[in-house]
Amino acid sequence: MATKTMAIEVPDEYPVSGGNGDNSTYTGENIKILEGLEAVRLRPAMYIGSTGEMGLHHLVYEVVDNSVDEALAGYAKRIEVVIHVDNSITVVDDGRGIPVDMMPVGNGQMMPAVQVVLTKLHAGGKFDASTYKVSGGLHGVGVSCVNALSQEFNVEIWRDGHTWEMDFSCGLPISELRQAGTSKKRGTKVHFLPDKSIFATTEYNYDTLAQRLREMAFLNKGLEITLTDE
Ligand code: 0RA
Repeated sequence: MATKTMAIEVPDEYPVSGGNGDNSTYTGENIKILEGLEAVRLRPAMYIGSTGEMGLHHLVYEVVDNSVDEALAGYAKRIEVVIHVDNSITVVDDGRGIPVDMMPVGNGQMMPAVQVVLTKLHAGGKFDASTYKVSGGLHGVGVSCVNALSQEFNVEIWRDGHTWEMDFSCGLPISELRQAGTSKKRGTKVHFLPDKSIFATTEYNYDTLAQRLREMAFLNKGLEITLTDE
């Protein structure tokens, strides 16, 4: 019988903020997060429908859904979407900003809430559907799937007078959450570059995005969504 060996793209160590750098601080939470990201990268279509043009555009709708939820909660008024020349995407909203406070993830370990939101599949607990309104239609699979399927994913948060930044690759943190100066703004910016090793095409179509974003704006009166193609 032929045997197939598969490379599983999970690092030996999952970097945990506040961890001691060795392997002794894995928690149930860390392992669940790693398994979740791995599942998404192994079977992307199960989470976003396809790895073709549809799935590629679905990534944008997932991120925008999070900002629309923030509008439904009564905070965000504007969402800006930009298609960059390298076919990376930026989504900016003027909501409360993803929380940056440290939260316990078991075994006495702490992780910034934003890291949990962006890496945990179906983020549960205080971020689940019971406390967070859905923007209409099927509930999205979440921004953690977009993160898992992006070769670059950067978040910038403006909250409580500060700017915060954190970087990911294939869903894994490649930086700590860092304070990057002061800001009077409020909101969240997500920038991502879809993983070229996963998608059949990584070229965004302005009209496809425009049509869907127009529908989202129509369904949410009082919300302004702009789309810019660089
Ligand atoms: C979890 C809790 C809160 C806000 C958000 C998530 C949030 C997520 C996204 C994603 C894109 N834009 C977003 N804006 C907010 C509530 C925070 C609070 O209670 O202040």
